Amino acid sequence: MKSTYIIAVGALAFATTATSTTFDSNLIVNGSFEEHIVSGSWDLYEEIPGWTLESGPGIELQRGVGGWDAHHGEQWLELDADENGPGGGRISGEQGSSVLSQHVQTVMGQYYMLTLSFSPRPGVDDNHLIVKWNHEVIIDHVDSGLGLKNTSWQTINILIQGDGGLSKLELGDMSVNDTLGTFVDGVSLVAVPAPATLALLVLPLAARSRRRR
Ligand SMILES: [Ca+2]
Ligand SMILES: [Ca+2]
Ligand SMILES: [Ca+2]
Repeated sequence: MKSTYIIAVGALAFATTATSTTFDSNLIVNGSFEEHIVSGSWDLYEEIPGWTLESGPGIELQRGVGGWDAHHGEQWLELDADENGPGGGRISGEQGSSVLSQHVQTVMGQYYMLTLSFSPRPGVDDNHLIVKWNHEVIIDHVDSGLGLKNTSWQTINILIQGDGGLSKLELGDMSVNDTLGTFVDGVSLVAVPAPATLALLVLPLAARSRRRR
């Protein structure tokens, strides 16, 4: 069955509501990437609570890299990760683009708001986030971090209708595969009422999420 997606980027009345109620009712485990706790400013993991590495060299969590701010808590994810971890240095042709997944049980016909925050990496032009729900691309978002001195978090909301099965959420990087780019934080999935009025609050369409290029 085809699911329903409604996408909105930016500040919305509903986004504020969703975020403020999120962390009790959030169906996503470790959506803020606060576990594992990073001992330095960043580290590379084979697995972290809630998330599975689908492809790429590892799961890179950052904590205060560059003096930059998380969207929520202290840590965030860089989807173009690193091949050899802290202390490994830079190797020629090093690649980091990774894909993470998490499975979530949904209720048939129930609506859910998927919310996540994306930031380009400051100083890096090429940042490209791909989010899939049950293997279908629901977010394809590009932005440049050139000129940024800090993270610039953009909240993206998508309305999803449950199919009663175990659904798969995937977060992936499609930037140039060079260990830099595509930050994500604050991933939540929260059951919401049927969108009779909600649809009026949410901007239609996927095309709007592609801000550049
Ligand atoms: Ca966080
Ligand atoms: Ca490296
Ligand atoms: Ca990159």
